[in-house]
Amino acid sequence: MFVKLIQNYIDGRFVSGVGEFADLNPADGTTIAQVAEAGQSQVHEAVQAARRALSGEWGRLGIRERAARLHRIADGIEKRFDCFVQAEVADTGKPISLASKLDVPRAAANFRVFADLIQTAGLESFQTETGDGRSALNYAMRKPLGVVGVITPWNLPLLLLTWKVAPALACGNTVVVKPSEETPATATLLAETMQEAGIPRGVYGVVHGFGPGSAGEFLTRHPDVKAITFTGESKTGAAIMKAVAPTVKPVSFELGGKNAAVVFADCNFDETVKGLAEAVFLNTGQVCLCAERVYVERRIFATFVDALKQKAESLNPGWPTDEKSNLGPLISARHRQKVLSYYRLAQKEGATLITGGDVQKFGDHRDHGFYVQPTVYTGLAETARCVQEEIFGPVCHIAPFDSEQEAVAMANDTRYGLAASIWTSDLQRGHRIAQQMNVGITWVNCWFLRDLRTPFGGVGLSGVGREGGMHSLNFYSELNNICIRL
Ligand code: NAD
Ligand code: 6OD
Repeated sequence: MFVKLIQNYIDGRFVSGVGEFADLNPADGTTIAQVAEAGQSQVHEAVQAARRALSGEWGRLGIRERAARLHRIADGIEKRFDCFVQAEVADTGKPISLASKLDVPRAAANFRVFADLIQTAGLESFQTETGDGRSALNYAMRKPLGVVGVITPWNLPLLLLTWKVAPALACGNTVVVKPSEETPATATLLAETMQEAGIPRGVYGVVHGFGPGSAGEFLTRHPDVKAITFTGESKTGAAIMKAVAPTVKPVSFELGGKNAAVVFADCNFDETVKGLAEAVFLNTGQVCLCAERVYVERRIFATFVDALKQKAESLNPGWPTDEKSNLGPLISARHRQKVLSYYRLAQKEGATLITGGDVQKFGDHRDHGFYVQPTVYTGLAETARCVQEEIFGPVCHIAPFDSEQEAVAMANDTRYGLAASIWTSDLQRGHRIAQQMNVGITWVNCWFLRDLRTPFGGVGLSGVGREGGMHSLNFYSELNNICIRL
């Protein structure tokens, strides 16, 4: 049987690698493609092509023309919308409704937002007077960093890749991307879109492979890669930080989370349950922003637990291509092992199982896929590993609280600090609690509602730096301050 080969994209050409690995469909475990693994010399070639592109046509383009090309990439994504959706659904197992509403539209939006922003982004200038009668004008100039290495995870593959590629290109850089080995398809598909949009060779390169001893590590260690932008696990972030140290590169890290949701008795109950069912189970809980710790004011605790149980049990786990399915499999057998090990650990740590806790069975080919049941626990101590460690599955622990002070203390009792959500009808309380959250993003009465111009990132184990809007433009630029004696 012919299985298609997902290729690397180096210097404007689609090329095979030094080896191949299988790309599996998480819904039934079948092989959907082979992936060309880039060797060290190919990563080097991709970086050298990206370097050359900096001084070619791309480097000479003005901001307006660069922005126009970014809009053309967005047009290309929209033109091939169905191809991108199908590729993302096959690679990730996410429901087609989610890929169509979130992943692919956001990929196009990422290019449009940064195309517009780079054209209007201002820079600082200061008129300076020294005490000795001299005066000067200071102004900052934005320059590209050079070749940027982009390393991304499997949960929102195209969304997260374009979230980094779009601002990097808007600032005039060139990029070499290393998508997750679990979800290689859309990065290569994007290369086709880049060609059609007239992006010169070398500006966007794709190298497939793994992390340590493979394309990921080759990219991070390459001396001509001037910055690394990474989204993934906190411990991978730590390994990358070590790898880039000898070549002293700036890094931007969006890492793991163990996010809290705080629910007050005065919340709009139905809206909150609906919002939290999304915050816990969307993308099978495989969103870094998902809530795995839910704190509920004691007065409504029992009713809330019951309502979230009903929501979990009314989800429709199914074939990803079925429009009615709203819960897909986990990404891989290995990840399912990890999630199931936490399900078992929760029992050992003394949890009360409210619903789920096991593999999801169907009695058809999906039993060869990587499905688990959506799961809700109560009764764990705040120190339990299941309450402290990121699981990254469709699971949450719900605990009661009696006062605002206690809720804030519990929510902040973590080494992570990515996102939090507060659910209350008291707006003053919403502000008050939100301002005490030790995280990078706090939502009040909503979750994952994004304005792409806002700062995005985490504290503690959740990341280093901020991307989004001007924060992205500043990360992907070198600023040169020019001081003119007047
Ligand atoms: P991962 O860290 O295992 O892998 C991410 C990428 O890094 C992959 O492309 C992988 O091949 C590469 N990689 C792994 N080791 C490497 C190394 N030593 N050097 C260079 N590259 C290396 O993460 P994952 O399992 O793909 O994704 C899930 C994790 O990502 C979760 O922890 C989740 O919270 C996190 N995440 C965070 C955000 C955020 O915005 N904060 C967003 C999405 C996912
Ligand atoms: O919406 C975004 O820009 C973003 N970075 C989302 C991250 C989701 C994590 O899984």
